[in-house]
Amino acid sequence: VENLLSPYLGSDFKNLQKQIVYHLEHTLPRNTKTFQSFGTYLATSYTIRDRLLQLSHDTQKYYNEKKVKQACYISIEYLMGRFLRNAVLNLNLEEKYEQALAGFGYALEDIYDEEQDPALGNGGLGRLAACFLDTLATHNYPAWGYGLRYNYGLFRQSIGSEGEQVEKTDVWLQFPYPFMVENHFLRIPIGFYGSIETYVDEKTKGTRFKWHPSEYVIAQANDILIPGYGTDNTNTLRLWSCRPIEELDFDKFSLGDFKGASENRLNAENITNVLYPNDNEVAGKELRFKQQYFLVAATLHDIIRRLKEQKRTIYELPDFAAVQLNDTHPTLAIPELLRILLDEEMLTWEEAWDITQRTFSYTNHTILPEALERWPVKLISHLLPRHMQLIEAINWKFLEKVRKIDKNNGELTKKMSLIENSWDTLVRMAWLAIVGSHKVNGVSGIHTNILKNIVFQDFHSFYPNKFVNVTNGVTPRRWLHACNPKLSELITSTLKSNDWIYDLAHLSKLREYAENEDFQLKWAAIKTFNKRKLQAYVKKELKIDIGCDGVIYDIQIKRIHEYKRQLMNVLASIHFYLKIKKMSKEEKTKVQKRVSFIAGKAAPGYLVAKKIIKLINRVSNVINNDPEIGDLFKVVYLPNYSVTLAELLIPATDVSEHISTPGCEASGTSNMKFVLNGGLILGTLDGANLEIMENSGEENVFAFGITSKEVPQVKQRNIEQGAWNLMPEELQSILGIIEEGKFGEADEFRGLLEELKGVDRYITGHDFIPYIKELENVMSTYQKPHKWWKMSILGCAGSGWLSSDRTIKEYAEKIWGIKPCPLPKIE
Ligand code: 26V
Repeated sequence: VENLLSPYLGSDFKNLQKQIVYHLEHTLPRNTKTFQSFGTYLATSYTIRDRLLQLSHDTQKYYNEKKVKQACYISIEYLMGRFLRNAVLNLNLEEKYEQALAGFGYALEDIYDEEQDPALGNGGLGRLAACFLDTLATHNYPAWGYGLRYNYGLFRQSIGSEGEQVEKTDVWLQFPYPFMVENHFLRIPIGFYGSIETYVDEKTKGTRFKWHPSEYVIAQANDILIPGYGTDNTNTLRLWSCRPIEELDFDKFSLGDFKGASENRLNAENITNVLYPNDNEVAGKELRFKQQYFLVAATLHDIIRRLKEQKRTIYELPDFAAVQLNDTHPTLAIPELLRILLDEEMLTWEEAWDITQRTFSYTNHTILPEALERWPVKLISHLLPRHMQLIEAINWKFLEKVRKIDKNNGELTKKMSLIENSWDTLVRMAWLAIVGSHKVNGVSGIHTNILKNIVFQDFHSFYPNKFVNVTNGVTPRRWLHACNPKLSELITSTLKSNDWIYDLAHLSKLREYAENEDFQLKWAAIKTFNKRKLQAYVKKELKIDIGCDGVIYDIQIKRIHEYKRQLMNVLASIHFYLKIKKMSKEEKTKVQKRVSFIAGKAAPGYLVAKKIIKLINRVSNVINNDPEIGDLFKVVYLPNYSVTLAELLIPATDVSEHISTPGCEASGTSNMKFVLNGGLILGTLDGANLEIMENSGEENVFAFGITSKEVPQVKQRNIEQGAWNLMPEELQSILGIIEEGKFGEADEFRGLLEELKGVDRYITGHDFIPYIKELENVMSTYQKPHKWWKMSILGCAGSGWLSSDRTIKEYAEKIWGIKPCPLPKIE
């Protein structure tokens, strides 16, 4: 870095100071007299941006010279988290920046806190994309991320006086975001609506089609540069924002129609205005569909433009780029590429289809039926007539082959058709993504098996080599090295090397320290240090006093969803609350103290999830203010869960809960982050929990409940006999207490409880007792520190495999066919 950047950007701390002052005075503009924290943060960030711009320029130049194949990750969400600390650490400039800022009277740590957390995603899927970008850069893979630059990210959550979720717009671009560079030279027209022209090709005498959109908008590139850890390679995340073709209709303006004059601009800006806050449920809105097309049309245009810049032909596209579809949201890329190849590049169908299939691959992230996208044919035909025609052609050709093996008079053909006739005629986006890709992957072992054997069973039989598993992973840079500096230091000093930061398998060497008393003490002391930080945060933000020493911090943080069973968690809290209340003074002295933390947002339209939040807050209010309970037990709901909050919570956790109904959680990724930070897992036999058990040892995970294979029987029994009749008495009486109005009006939670008493789709009643027993096991184990810390250390030692570096290596080898391309070191 040093040589590459000199003479402009020396990284001596005096140089850094000059650069910061330069930006303060020329970019902001401010001066050294009007320094404040926010300005300092901006100026500091601009100095980082300068470096990254230069590095990214060199990176692209090198990739282009080498003509290496690259991965293009298309995702409608990226949950990046704050940028500055990550960049400073990756560039190995922390000490220098600390020194530079100290000279101005600022602590770097406080400056980090000035940054907004760009929340351009909902949850697991978006955060996974962000971990992948970090790994791709760190391991020198030629790769691009493509996404949308929403004006407003995921809503900010607060809790109202009744305990309810309150949503506020996330205005994250009020001030410039210094890490995002508007690329003014890259503006791409994107069409919508219109008609299809049919004509005869003079040369081949074949029929050709041409789409004439009736409306256009402009896709404008905004680049976020992604530094790798300890490397010069710097990749790009390109986020598109939507601009109007014409800013202002001057004729309308002149006639005094001021509203009408801006209509065009507002309509266009709408497309990338807001991130849809749903996760795991389809909203079916036209604007959402427009977002999806806008993303893929701009992205493919850009990829093909870059291919041609290398003077290569369209036939080389599959050797130039491997395009990964992050869930079905970017599936329109398939008909869009086909359209370009057929209508603009004039290829034959066979050529075009071959290139398309070789270019794309698709990752599935959920099997919940309500999250599988299906779009009305009517909507697609209106918005994208040519694409609808192509989807029909793909389907026709595909079903021709299916019919040949369909022995059951059309049953299979109907099931596999990309177009479904139910309440409406709908395009099944997952089917389209499978047919148009050469590889389809699930995100954990169990999830991929469910895809192969249940959800996409027919497709798996039809394409036996298409389905592969790539278990998720997380970046150890953000999720250990940056968020838990003390643990990072301990690991580095113990292993006498920091190689683990980019090769996490080295953590296995910690195994030999698992029972070492001295090491255990150091390990535990770091946990306490991190817990104190959280304790202070809870005091400051929520005015709640919680203990720390000898208190278990038990955490469940994730989107609020019925299948994730936060409801079961809060019902168990009521159970323990009632239990403590019945205890004698003597018995109370033996209680293991615990704080149960819950955080997570509910989709604004998901009323059941919002009710769960309300119940948690009501329960928390009663328990925390009951003098008979005191500091024995607390329930804390932390509002506005975010990547930044996760960075505080995860290092401070003793035990985290991953208690989804088996078969429902595709993978889960926070489970991996906790293990990495020495937290233990209380979980069901679901998603990546299973693989964590395999790698860290079953005996180091608090697992309970049945396997996913057993779930259908339990559900069936619920339906036949009624869940209430099968529910343990213990839980029945808890429901009774809620109904009596102990936690608010009696009617308030009726709907929630009716579901539990009726069908209980997520088998809470069935799992309640095993869950509570396992929680008790957690608490009694905590009273045996030697055993607890041994489990904690072994968990971490076995987590090498959970790195997104391992995940990306698998994608690169099994799916993309790309190789690392490190920039040469300049001597
Ligand atoms: C689906 C939908 C449906 C349409 C509306 C918006 C929307 C947004 C996202 C999704 C995809 C599923 C949501 C998701 O984040 N899945 C999670 O992916 C993680 C990464 O693979 C995985 O660890 C979680 O288990 C899975 O729930």
